[in-house]
Amino acid sequence: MQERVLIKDLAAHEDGPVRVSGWVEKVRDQKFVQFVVLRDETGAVQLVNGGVLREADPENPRSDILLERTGTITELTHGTFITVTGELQHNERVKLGGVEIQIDKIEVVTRALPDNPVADDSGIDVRLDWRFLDLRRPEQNLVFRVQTTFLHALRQVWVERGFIEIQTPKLMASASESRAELFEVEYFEGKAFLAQSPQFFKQMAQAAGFGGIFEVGPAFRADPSFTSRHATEFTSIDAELSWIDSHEDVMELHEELMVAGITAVKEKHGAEIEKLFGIEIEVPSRPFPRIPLAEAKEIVKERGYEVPRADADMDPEGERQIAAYAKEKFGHDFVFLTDYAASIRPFYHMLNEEDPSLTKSYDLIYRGTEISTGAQREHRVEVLEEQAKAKGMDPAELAFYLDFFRYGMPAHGGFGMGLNRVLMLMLHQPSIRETTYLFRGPNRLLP
Ligand code: AMO
Repeated sequence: MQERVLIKDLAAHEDGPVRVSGWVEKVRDQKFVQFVVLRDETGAVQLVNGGVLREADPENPRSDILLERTGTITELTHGTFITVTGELQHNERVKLGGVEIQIDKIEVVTRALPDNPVADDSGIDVRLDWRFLDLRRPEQNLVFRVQTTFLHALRQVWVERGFIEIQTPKLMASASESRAELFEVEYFEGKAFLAQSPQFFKQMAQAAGFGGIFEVGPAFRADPSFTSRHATEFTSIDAELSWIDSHEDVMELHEELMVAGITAVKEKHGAEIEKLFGIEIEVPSRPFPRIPLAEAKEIVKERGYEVPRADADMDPEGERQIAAYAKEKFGHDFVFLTDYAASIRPFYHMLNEEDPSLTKSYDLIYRGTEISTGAQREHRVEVLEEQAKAKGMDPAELAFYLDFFRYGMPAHGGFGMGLNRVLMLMLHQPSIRETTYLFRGPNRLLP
């Protein structure tokens, strides 16, 4: 059998016999001619049946073939998967890619039910119920090609820098962030917790002498909120590296990764993103602006918005305001908020030597939403233990983690970043539901 040609390659293919496979997007069944728009994972093409025959014609030796082909096309339902062989013809007048295929043979692989559960104006919940159909839309397909390119570019940076990729367990004996938002699962006679972050295990890699490491994997949060940026399961991009002087080194790595990732997306998909989403991907310049949190709150206040609690993290409106400021003042989509108060950071963040009420940490804001948290970690076990106690934690429960530090540990730091949020913001999407392959939330476990 002839080799299958991907639709994106048809334009460069010479006229003549071709075979294509995909699903039916549209059928126009006219009296004397039938058109089928066929889509595959790379694009769409128009198929034409010029030999329409509605009734048997004894004069025509090909009557049976033409009759059957016409009937097959008439019965095609939206979404049916077909394989077609025919004659490729370049034709400038065809709007869809400047080519069309005159159908010779059409084979129905699997027929789709005639009803279409997802309409063009279906809401996000219906679309998620039928996510496999929703994902057939070119915009959705593009999101995941962008994701592939973005992650590949990040991996390239890590690999060039000699980082090791790790996979840490998602079943844990204790909480990895805070006790809140923790999923508990039955585990034989006892119980286990789903990892909220690879935090402890990526730090373990520092004790193991791995130097730089990274992980792209699932993270779980029993977060009951229904916002556009929270999921109960999301993909976390994590990195951790040894021998840093401060969180500044982590921020530099972070910037390098973002620039590499966004550059690759722009180069590979920029034109398509512009066409399908109507936006231009902006590659950020380095360095990204850095603003200490306390100063950021003052700036936001001057703009007329007061973050509700003085001792708290930025709230979403505060994040939007400081992002608007960074855009106006520096023309930048990103802003690092630094020097978070120790009172609102986890016990493992290193305190600022000059002002121990502050941590050597940061959040990265992208187009008004937090995408990441990073920090230098406390690597001196006595200090770490004290900090854990000060947060009301039981060192006995953290014994396995504290042991990582008792046999030698370099200075180190790292960050965790939500992949789905990054994609949502990069592609100007209203929710991470659009940029998560299968979204998980408080009331969504299917499909
Ligand atoms: P943090 O808890 O801030 O830090 O999480 C890091 C990033 O993960 C993403 N994220 C989420 N995405 C979707 N739904 C959620 N419920 C959700 N929760 C978090 C966000 C967030 O910025 N261990 C530290 C990181 C570190 O210091 O290395 C941590 O987990 O984009």
